[in-house]
Amino acid sequence: MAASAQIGVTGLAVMGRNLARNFARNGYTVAVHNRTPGRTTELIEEFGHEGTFVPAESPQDFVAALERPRRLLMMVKAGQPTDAVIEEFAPLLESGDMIIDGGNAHFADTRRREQALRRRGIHFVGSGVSGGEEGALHGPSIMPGGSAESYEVLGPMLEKISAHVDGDPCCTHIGTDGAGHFVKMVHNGIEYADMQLIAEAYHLLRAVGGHAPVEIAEIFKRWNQGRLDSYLIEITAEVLAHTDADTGKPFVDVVRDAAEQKGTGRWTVQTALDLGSPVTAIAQATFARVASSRAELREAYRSLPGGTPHAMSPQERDHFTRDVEQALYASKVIAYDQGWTMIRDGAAEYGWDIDLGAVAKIWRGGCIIRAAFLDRIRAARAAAPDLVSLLDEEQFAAEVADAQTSWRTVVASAARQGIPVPAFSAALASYDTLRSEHLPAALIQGQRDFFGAHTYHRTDRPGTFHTRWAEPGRPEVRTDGGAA
Ligand code: NBP
Repeated sequence: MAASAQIGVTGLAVMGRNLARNFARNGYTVAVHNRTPGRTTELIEEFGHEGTFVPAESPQDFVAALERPRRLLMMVKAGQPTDAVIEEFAPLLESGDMIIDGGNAHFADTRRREQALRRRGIHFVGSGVSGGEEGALHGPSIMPGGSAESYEVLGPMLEKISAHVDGDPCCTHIGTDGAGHFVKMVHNGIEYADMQLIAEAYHLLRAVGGHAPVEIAEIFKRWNQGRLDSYLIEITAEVLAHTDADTGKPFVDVVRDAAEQKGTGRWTVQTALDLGSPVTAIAQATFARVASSRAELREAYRSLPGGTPHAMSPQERDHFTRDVEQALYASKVIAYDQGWTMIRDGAAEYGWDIDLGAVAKIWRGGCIIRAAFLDRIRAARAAAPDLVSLLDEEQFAAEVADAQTSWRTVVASAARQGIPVPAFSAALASYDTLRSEHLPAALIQGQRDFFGAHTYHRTDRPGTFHTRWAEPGRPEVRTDGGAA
């Protein structure tokens, strides 16, 4: 077989098939392969006319069809299948060739695989791909890791098939080894937080504001014209306006209220704990999904006493709707900021040089959290590359300051009326933690020193100290060898 394909895609389920079509539609010759050959045949039969495909049944034929340096994109189930496919293809490749993993791999696995393949002379590019099957076909947001050298050869192709916003591709080299999959993981964590915040806003408008789902759909449509303009708000309005054909009830009333997950939110929270990154809104969003799914527990405690309902006047409802918009926006600023802080922490830990502004830029299109808001984050980070938090930027800071009363009113109303708003509450608590001059952590240090002699630092002089709590007079000693 003559080597004519600029890229090869193995794994032709929804994502791989659509990415292969996207490459072909953009003028590339694409070799296609799948473990079960039926999927390859189907692709050629249904979509062969869209471009130039080279179907291959065997791994050997597939590899032989690729121009050198070979670019082999795998879109298979993450985990063990990824290792199996690497082991199948790596022996067939030569030095300088590339394996690109576009699946949802854990970044630690990507780091391990990259290291192992580098020793064999093969570039391994763990690449986050966001946007689902539609994104894969029409232009996803792509987050490639791996070596800078591999990006030189591969980058232009990935940029071409990615989504574009204002003429810019939603694809950039994120950093070496697992950086791409790390950033994709955090993207998904932010996605969890954003979805939970939107869901809590809906819950508040319904349970406290007394609006029907179809009215809330209109409110979200209106919000989508303003600063909350985003794909997630747009689809929320669509879902809320949908009526179940069987029962005539609102669709949201016939769906079981047990949220599922594929695990990337959980990875974000687990990794954040290892890094010491307080991604509290993301964590609450992840736990909220888990808690919603514990049907037996929820059933058992349904009759516990709760808050006090309050029927709102039409005027109060309008006011409350405006408050919820403010609270949602301010919480969103905090949740996104937590994601960026985690990326910075990850970069420091793993030695990645990640351009935080470029991350905002490539999330403006193609991916699930695409939003006008991200263009503002991009602009803020472009103007001040060392920006630590969005709260350091004048306009974001002013907006969050303006939201104060509403934000607190909404969280307080929810608590009074017994409506759980874990992500709103976590975001507000995170904000208050940042701005508090004094936190009760001093007391915790005292407790730790009392039961475990864990020592503490004083506010008035340097050194490490321990109080001998059991001795009369509780004398304090300096434990770091310095003068007491
Ligand atoms: P799936 O995650 O459902 O994987 C199915 C593919 O993996 C098929 O091509 C299957 O081949 C292949 N495969 C498996 Br399973 N085990 C294999 C093995 N041992 N050797 C070779 N091939 C094997 O497909 P998907 O939903 O298209 O997702 C592909 C990747 O993209 C996943 O990592 C996913 O997490 C990620 N992703 C998905 C989305 C999305 O919206 N679905 C978005 C972003 C990223 P077969 O046909 O022979 O069974």
